[in-house]
Amino acid sequence: MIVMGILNVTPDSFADGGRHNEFDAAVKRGLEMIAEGVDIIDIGGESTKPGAERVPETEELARVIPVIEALAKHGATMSIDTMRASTAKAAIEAGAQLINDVSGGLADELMLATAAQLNVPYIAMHWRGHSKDMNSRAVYGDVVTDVISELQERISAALDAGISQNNLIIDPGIGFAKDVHHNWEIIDSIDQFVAMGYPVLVGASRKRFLGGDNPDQRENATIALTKRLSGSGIWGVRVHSVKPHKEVLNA
Ligand code: PMM
Repeated sequence: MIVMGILNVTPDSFADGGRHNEFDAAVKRGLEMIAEGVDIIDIGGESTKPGAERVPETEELARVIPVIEALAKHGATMSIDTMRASTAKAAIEAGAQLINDVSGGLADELMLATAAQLNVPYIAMHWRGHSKDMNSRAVYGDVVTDVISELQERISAALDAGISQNNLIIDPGIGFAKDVHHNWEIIDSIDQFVAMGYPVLVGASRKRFLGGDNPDQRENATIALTKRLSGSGIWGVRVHSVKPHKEVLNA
């Protein structure tokens, strides 16, 4: 199972608290993750925490592109965490190898065609709308059935746009338009997502449903969850701290 390390180059990311918003700090953290054995570094310049406002494209690019260029020189494998086709394209050209789109192609009508044209792995996450008001969208009949069918629609759209089957990775979108119980139901039924036939990525790291008053208090639960998911057949986990996850997976 792969470990994707989160590198949020944002001043307002809920778990990093702006600690890595400076270029130097971001590159340093990226190099640390490489030393810790990270498989993919996921670089994002726009926070998607509940309630977050959008970041303009120029600002997003200014945050992520220099960091991608710097880490590419050190041989890093990187994904670009963006909802914008233009940012995805610039990031791939700067040295990133995968696109991680939390909107699954819904936020930017050019995204799927761009990913198809770039011919790189594309992570399609389950998403119901922008962070500003996503909590009001946490309404499901059966959350597992509904998320699977909405993901299925995104898979069809991606294939229709020309993304190759081999380049598609899916993600149930833990914490995105989902309440505590929805998140746990998805985790309890993760085998149903694996059965969809695509690699599955799970991003639960330090998210609110794990309890605790702040993100740092959710670290142990995150590591325990990685261990629990390790036998499930998922492709990877997206996490803040690389080393303990590598250790627990090798234990
Ligand atoms: N979560 C966040 C951002 N990007 N990408 C994927 N594929 N899956 C996720 O669950 C996901 C993501 C929000 O968390 P962060 O602010 O800690 O990065």
